[in-house]
Amino acid sequence: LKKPYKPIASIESHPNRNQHESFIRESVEILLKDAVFNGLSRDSKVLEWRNPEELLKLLDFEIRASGSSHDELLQLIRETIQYSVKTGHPYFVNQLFSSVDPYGLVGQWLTDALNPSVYTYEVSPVFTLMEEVVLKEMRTIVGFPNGDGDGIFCPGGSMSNAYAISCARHSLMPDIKRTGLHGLQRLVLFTSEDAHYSIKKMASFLGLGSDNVYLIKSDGRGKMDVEHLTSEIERSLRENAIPFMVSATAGTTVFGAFDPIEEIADVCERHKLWLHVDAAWGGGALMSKKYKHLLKGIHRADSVTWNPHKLLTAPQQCSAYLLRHKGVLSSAHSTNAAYLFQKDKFYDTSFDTGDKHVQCGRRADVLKFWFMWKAKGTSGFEQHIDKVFDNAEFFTNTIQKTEGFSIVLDNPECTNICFWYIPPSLRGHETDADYHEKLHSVAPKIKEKMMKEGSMMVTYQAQKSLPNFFRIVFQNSGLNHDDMIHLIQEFERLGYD
Ligand code: ABU
Repeated sequence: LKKPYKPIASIESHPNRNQHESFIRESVEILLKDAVFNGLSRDSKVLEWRNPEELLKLLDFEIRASGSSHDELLQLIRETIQYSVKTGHPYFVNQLFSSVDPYGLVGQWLTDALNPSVYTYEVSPVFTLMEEVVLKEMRTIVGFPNGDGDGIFCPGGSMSNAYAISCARHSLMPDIKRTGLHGLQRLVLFTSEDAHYSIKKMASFLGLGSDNVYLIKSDGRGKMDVEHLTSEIERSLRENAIPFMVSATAGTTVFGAFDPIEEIADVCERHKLWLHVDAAWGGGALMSKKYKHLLKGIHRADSVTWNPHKLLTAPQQCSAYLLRHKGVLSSAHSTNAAYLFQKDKFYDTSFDTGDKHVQCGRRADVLKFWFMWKAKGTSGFEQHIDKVFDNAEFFTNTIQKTEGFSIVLDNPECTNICFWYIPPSLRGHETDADYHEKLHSVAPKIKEKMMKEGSMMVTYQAQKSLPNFFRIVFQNSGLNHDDMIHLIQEFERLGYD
């Protein structure tokens, strides 16, 4: 089709349905070849870097009054793939998500082919039941009695954490739903200084104010200091504020540290505080008999955030908010919209789950995860977790023995490993006055080189008084020890000066 094509919205209503069919088949061929198979091969680049000005010229972003031909659209698909980061590439070890799981991918495509919205049983019968089954299984793995409770798949871990704050507050002060926060005593919640920034962000979003998130010191391993937690709770009481929630972290974003949940649960019990565990990152370790001890005590939580799109490699996004309590989600958020949640429907309307969340329409993020789980079984996830932890341990041990690498925290608990690469010219100069300043500039330079060459992607950050260091993250169980060696050698190559 060379001449501009006049599209009609629906495939079936188009007079020439075959054109749509062949377009979809050709598109899928390109997706499979360029984005999935060639794109993820170790021989290909992780990305083809272009700065914004170049990319604006290279890709035809402009929207016009008339439509494009199928050939033009196919070319746009190719170019979109060409200039996008291949986050499923084995050497994309930059973020807390990576990898393309074949079953997850098909599940994601199936979701999009069916285009459901999970709010009423009449619109999403399969997904409503699927969600109930998967959430119950997740609650069982967390250790809630009989897997009972409630939950919801959310658009990301930040939203799951927002639900936690909302449910904790509602449990204590249900009238806020109606009256708002006006004239009330100040509410305070507690999380560690290494917790994910969404806790502060969502406290602001929900009207609590970020000043009322008291940051608890973490110890030398990045874990919440429970003595400081106790003293900060007491401080809030002296200030005549109302402490209501602690958010512990199971797998901090940078260091991968696991807070001592049992001890924090004791404090929460003593002070009658809602215990939330943000296990967005580390939750996947619950699937492994060998590593679930990292989250010891999680069964005592009131609620848990767990993102299968992170350690378990479900496609973006897949985040579960799990509660041990029934009814809180609905009581906190329902508004009984009469046009959608009619109570006189011909079926059991307790399956119309949509009023318990704050969105209206909601993607069926459960399907890809359920499909992966069906394909692998729980034992498949366990093998996956054991492999990525093994890779992380191998990487850690190897850099500890390799000249030029310096680990930030010994014995990382999760599969994110933080380290400095010290180029030859800086070695032996650790006591120089400008050593920290020079070391601080190393990671951004190496990052620039790796991005421009497209050979790998590893993120870096400064934290507290520490100069910039790399954080490499492993959650792709397609990687092996040879890949670990390759990544280490890449640092040596790029960092050589
Ligand atoms: N919760 C998003 C984490 C982003 C990252 O550091 O990979």
